Amino acid sequence: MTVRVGVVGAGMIGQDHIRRLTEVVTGATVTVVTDLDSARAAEVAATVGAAVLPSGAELINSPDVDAVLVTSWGPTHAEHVLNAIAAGKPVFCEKPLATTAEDCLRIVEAERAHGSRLVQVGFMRRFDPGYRQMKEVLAAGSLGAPLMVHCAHRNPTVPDAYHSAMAAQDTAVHEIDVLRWLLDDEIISAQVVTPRATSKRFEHLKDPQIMIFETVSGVRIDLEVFVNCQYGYDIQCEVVGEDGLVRLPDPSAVGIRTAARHATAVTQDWKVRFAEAFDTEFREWIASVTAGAEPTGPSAWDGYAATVITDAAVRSLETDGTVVSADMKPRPAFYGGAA
Ligand code: ISE
Repeated sequence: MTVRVGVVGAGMIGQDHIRRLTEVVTGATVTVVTDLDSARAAEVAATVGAAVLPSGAELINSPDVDAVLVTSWGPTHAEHVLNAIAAGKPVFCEKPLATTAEDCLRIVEAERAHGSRLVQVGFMRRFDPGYRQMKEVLAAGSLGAPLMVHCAHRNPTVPDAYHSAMAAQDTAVHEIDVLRWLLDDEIISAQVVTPRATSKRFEHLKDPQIMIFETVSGVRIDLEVFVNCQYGYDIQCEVVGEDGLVRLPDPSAVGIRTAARHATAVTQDWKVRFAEAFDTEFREWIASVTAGAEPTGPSAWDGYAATVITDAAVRSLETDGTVVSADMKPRPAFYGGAA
């Protein structure tokens, strides 16, 4: 069986995923594309021989679409995901699941009413080989209980549309998701403090930011978000336990020795750094759809939790670093495990 995917949103990440679905993943084809910019939809659809429909609702209900990929503008995600659930079709939604916790909860409720999981959220780090190895080490238990996590999330630069709240909503959200999963623990509070600001930023932006999270079991996570670090796209993560630590490996790169120096390149682009993770994420999603099984990746509940926690971080930033609790509804049994 070939899964016929309809894509809502043909921007940069939509185009990258369309290429992935048609050139990298086997067992999938893109049959329909829609975008608010109809010329762009037509152009992108033509590259893969897909049809164009004028709206997300028509695409989702098309008989030529078995599964839906939502890569449109964040504030439109909730509507498309809810429509996909109403149509009973599997839906992969890029982050965020929705821009408000209330909308995330509406999705959670709709999915529960449907009775089985249909939604997967695009937190790709859970599919990165380095994070997966860390998860295995932590689950094996040889490091003892995790106590602290030290992380850095650095981007070389960001466009001027990027504003201070996006450090949590768009950037730290990846650590928030992957650490809930790695530790199998829930985050209960967030605090954001700002050191001296880099001069290499747009005036409106607080950069860097230091975020501190606490989990139910008392693990403390410190995360440096520095989105104008200039030198590269650099993701660091170290979990310290009672008997040792485990560290995320840097992506492999050749070592070059010349002129009295030893150097390895630092990736510059998150799409390159996590290319393998994105490929695996889509392979596994298509495999679950093909099997008629529930998706195994991040759930609608994970999308809700991430939004509640990023909201707490933004509130902390806006209140000069107060500790803000992440007040979540109780996790429904429908979504299994602790985090
Ligand atoms: C972007 O949206 C991403 O998802 C990247 O992984 C992240 O590093 C970047 O800061 C975000 O803007």
